[in-house]
Amino acid sequence: MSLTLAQKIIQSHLVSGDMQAGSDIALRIDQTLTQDATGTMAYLEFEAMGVPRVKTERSVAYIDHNTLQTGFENADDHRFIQSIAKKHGIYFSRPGNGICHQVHLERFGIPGKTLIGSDSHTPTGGGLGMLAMGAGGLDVAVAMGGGAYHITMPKMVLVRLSGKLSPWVSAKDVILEVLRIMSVKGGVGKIIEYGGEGVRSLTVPERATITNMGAELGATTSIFPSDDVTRAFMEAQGRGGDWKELSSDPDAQYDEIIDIDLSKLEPLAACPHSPDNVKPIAELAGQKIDQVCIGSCTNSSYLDMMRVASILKGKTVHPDVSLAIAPGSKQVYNMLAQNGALADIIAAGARVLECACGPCIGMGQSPNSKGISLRTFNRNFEGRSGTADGQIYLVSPETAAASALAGVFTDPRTLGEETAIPMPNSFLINDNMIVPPAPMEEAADVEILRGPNIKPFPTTTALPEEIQAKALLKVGDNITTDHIMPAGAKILPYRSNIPYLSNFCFGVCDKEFPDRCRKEGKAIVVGGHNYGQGSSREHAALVPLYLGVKAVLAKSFARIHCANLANAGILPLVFKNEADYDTIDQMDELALPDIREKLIHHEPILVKNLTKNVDIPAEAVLTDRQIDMVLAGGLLNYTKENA
Ligand code: MIC
Ligand code: SF4
Repeated sequence: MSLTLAQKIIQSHLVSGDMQAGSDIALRIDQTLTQDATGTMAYLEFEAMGVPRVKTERSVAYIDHNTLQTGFENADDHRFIQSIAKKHGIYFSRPGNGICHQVHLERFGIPGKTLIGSDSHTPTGGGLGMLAMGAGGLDVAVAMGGGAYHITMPKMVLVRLSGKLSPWVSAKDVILEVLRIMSVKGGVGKIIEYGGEGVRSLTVPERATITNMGAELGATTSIFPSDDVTRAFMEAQGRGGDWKELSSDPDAQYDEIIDIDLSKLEPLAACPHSPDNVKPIAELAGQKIDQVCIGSCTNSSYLDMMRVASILKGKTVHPDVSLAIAPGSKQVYNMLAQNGALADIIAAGARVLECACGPCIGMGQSPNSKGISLRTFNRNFEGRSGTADGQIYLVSPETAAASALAGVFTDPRTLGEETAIPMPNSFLINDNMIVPPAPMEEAADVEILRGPNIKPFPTTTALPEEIQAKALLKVGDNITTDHIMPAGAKILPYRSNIPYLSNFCFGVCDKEFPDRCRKEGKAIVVGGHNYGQGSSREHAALVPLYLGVKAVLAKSFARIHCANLANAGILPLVFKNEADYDTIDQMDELALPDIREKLIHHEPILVKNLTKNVDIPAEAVLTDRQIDMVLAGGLLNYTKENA
């Protein structure tokens, strides 16, 4: 049978299940990555499993998110993660070495391997032909312990690229076009494969920009074939030996095909507050801007930075604009320093930041009130920048740099001839910021360094016979994990302190929600479509769990968040008839009688609205394994019960 590339990798890693779209499948995981904002929790979970050494081929712990150290908390977490890594066989990428996805692409990614990461942008590795997926921290902990990773077998989408990008149009514009076509929920339950002759014209970092932002489509992952372009990149990284050719079979079947002619694309922007709210830059041209930020795991490669440097060279950033630039990795930063491009960036007046996520996750550089900020990042959700009324536009590095100089939205095509930036034949390789784990015989002596900010994991209990609680919150479509559990410089240091975090739960939508939960002791949340889109942070499930949320009843869910709810033992339910959403008001009393029995016997579920006296048919979005998990009170309890 002919297979797509993703199906081939799935087949070679299949532990159980059959490859029919919609079935539960379990995959062997070759590599894992964590970052520090989700990592502390993931390693606490890994410790709780009692596995002495990781069983993966390669596991890497990165420090890249919580790098603003305004108190002891982040630094303590870094030391905790470093000591855990040393003890348990995990490579440790020190703060300053770069953003996890960029560094992983450069130094560790291998075509054809499976990778899961406790970060939703792990599909960046798809640019190299990996099957790379974002996951909750607990799923990553399980994979480090040698357990399989469970997903629903996705449908296959082919994005067939033809032609070649015109000057000044970039990979970012390709993925913005895909977002415009598919929307932020168009990729749910799907893997996006890129193919067609247009693929050959895209370098690996450009492909990685595209697969990175496939996360914003809600897709399980995105993937490019591994070809000569991939080989050249791997060789330039001194890792040619890890390369292998990979592609779909010529007659592979896809559930959906989207054709894009690269030569027809123009510079685009995703407008506030959604990555799929896409408009041509030409339509926005001339509007005044306040800030430009260049970097993030989407657009911080050597090529991106060189293009930016060549635009800035010999010019000055507009007096009314603040330009911040964070190169994606120490490799990129160092190369810019050596070839003089960094000097051009500095001379133009950019505020150069360390190689980390920085402003992308609200770690500094929040824009002014109502500030218009152009960012080369991947998410422009409301409030994420740290300024509640900030207006964030997602653009390419070329558009960002051109606009920073002009002080207004600027179509880079107005800049004249583009300077061609060649892909280097060899990158600067110096892995001195990657600390290998202790040898097996010394591991037992490694002491784990725990700061006082680490608080115990919330306890979970088995699902009761019946759930009865008020709908303490009703929200609309596309609620992000940034709404449920906001990030940013002020809150992120408390990622290992669920009780403290709980004060900010749903703060963007309704500041009173945590207090209502405390008063009532339990809650059901009612949501619209694509509930929980965005990040992989399991805190968006653990914090509601701590606040007493027993179930979420929505029109549909985003993949990773839905899995995180089940992992936490919270019941994710969807309306059988979407119109029933309108019959529930916030504060209605809801009941799920005999819910245990109904789940065990796969019987139809009724949500009784006791206030309105109506019955609402619902369905649990759970696989059989997840049903057992929810019955047990979450994945940790389930794993203990099955140990
Ligand atoms: C994000 O971009 O939202 C994050 C911060 O990288 C998250 C992870 C987190 O919340 O720590 C993600 O994308 O998964
Ligand atoms: Fe970091 Fe932003 Fe990428 Fe998330 S999206 S990993 S915060 S750079």
